[in-house]
Amino acid sequence: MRGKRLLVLLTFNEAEALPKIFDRLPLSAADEVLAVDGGSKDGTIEFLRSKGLKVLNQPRPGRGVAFRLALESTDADTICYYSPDGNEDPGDIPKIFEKIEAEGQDLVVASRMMNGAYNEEDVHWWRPRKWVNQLFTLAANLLWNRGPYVEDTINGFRAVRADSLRRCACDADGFPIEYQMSIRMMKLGCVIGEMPTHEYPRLGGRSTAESWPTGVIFVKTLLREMSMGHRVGRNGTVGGHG
Ligand SMILES: Nc1nc2c(ncn2[C@@H]2O[C@H](COP(=O)(O)OP(=O)(O)O)[C@@H](O)[C@H]2O)c(=O)[nH]1
Ligand SMILES: [Mg+2]
Repeated sequence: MRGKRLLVLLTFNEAEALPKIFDRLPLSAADEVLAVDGGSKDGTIEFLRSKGLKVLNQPRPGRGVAFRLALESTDADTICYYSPDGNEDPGDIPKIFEKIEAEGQDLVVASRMMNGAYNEEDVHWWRPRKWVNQLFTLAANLLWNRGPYVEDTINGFRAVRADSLRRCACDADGFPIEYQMSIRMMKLGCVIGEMPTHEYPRLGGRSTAESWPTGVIFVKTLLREMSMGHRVGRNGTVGGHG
């Protein structure tokens, strides 16, 4: 018997992209579907409610805040985090649930970097965003990973066991939440898997992850995790490989 599945849709002013992808979301692949919204003012919340979805309003913006709110509000066994802006292939939602349940990892990332995957920049020879992502990923693997190399530690499209995520005690508020989660899973000796995914262009609206500010908070996140060594929090659990 499989456990309870929660699908979380993460939105912040997605009124343009969301209606273009909504009908392609395989909502029935999950037992519970929740939208977590970062404070949209463009009709996103109204659209989601008109489709019968439960929407949780964040107390303040930030993807990290959204990840935690979903985790705190559910009793599901596995959670899939999905961003309905067009970047992520909705067809992979059932696949990622099936994989984590069948193979028993703590975390499965829909990877834009591994063999068989496709990254938005792969059509160009100049791939700054991909290369910077790969550098952060290299650092995490070198410092903490004792399992097989994880190729994409940053992508937001991922399925996770709720219990394992609670043990990570992630406290990043913004875009580095997934990177911090991957690092802390590594620190705890959790099993991380990946499946190849195809990254598509946004279907409208704008990304709020501007390169420079986002890069700076990623560096700060990395340095802070380094300063904690194998701990997952200042007073937190010591990882299995200390
Ligand atoms: N719930 C929630 N979602 C957010 C927040 N900020 C961004 N998102 C969503 O996260 C997804 C990715 O954000 P985006 O700006 O496209 O970043 P990018 O994909 O890295 O360029 C989109 O679906 C956004 O609507 C937030 O503060 N709260
Ligand atoms: Mg996006």
